[in-house]
Amino acid sequence: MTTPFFDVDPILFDGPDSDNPLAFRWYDADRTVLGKTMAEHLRFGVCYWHSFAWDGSDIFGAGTLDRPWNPASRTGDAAMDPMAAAKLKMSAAFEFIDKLGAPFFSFHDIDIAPAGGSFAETCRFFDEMADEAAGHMERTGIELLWGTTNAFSHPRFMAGAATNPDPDMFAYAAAQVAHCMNATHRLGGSNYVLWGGREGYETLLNTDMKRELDQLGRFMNMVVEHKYAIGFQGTLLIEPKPMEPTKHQYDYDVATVHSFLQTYGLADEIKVNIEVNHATLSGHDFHHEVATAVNAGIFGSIDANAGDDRLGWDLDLFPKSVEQMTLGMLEILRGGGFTTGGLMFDTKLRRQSIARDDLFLGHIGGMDTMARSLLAAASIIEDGEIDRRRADRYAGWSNEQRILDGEVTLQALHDAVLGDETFDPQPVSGRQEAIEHVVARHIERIR
Ligand code: XLS
Ligand code: NI
Ligand code: NI
Repeated sequence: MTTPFFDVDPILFDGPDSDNPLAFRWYDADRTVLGKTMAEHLRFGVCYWHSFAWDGSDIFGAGTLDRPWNPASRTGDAAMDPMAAAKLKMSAAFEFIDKLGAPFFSFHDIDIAPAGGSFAETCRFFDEMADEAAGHMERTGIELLWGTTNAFSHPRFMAGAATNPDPDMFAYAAAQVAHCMNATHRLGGSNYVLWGGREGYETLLNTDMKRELDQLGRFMNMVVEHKYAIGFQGTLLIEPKPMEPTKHQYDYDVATVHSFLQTYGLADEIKVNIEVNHATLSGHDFHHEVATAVNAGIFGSIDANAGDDRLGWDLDLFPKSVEQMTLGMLEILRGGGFTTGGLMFDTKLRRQSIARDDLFLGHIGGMDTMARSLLAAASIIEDGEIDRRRADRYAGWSNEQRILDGEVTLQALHDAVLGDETFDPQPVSGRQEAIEHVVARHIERIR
């Protein structure tokens, strides 16, 4: 065993009245809600990249965080052997996730192992670290929610990975994805995520959009073929994002991804990983994106974070708004909840949060927000008033199903309306404010 990195005891549930910042007030893993435990509903995961690989740097300044394994951070040790650093980072990561009590983690290939001098050497480092992860998983019981490939940070991918004008870059990305999928399979991952980091464009003047989308379509079909070739049982997920890093990203939002999947014959094979902050960047509410995915049959998993109303980029804040997340959890529950997916904290500390326990405080707050939102959403469903009101709005259709079944023409409706002089349908109130009050009451009253 290595020396602990965090001077924090395991985080326990202490109830809503607790003042202990290092305890859960709402997340009570074994509490039963709508027939499942909170842990089974929420399936929390901790991300490796922001929490352990990121050093706190931003575009204006250097790494501020206390990450001794990262040479670019405030406490970084440049002399440390890169594999020794990767192992130290991994032991700190598993210590953190274990003490937090989150059942899952997720990683990009480049988060867990250093780059080698060639692709072959990078793969050797990565495989050794994947084995190291297997040991930690065995020891702690923590599971892999998803693996993913970083095919966006290296300069070779500046013009895209699958959508790159150069087929050699496509091949490089394919090799990286195949290798990382194999490791995800070996580690029993529940999902494999593809976020199209640089799959987009800056200007159409140098971009053949149709060709690039065809390349992406072929790439995703290769990913599906590989899944079956290796026998991976998890779900493949695309993570929509409208912009950043490119001006226009091809996986703009859930509806755009659904149309892409249909165009390339992938709608039964790939689902979506919806990130809250990406939803808001695309001009949608988070719950809109969940409902769109549920309707299309492609709901998979969630990156649980939040943006800021006045800043138009992907801030990856820890979620704090119980109202926003209640509306999201309501759509998740209506859709039947998670199967292989879960709530991944694709969240990062603020650059000034440099105390070691800040990482706990961020995650505890996020988990409590989501747990409280689950309770409020479950309370709304159990009470039934909102669903009843919604059903009532459409009650008139129960006698008019033949219209939707295609038995009535446009001309027939015209003739029927023309022929009935008393026909004068009256509008009724949508009752939005009343329903919003119902939501507020549920949030106020849950315990
Ligand atoms: C970036 C994405 C990224 C994915 C994984 O905005 O959210 O973190 O979740 O590559
Ligand atoms: Ni993001
Ligand atoms: Ni994400």
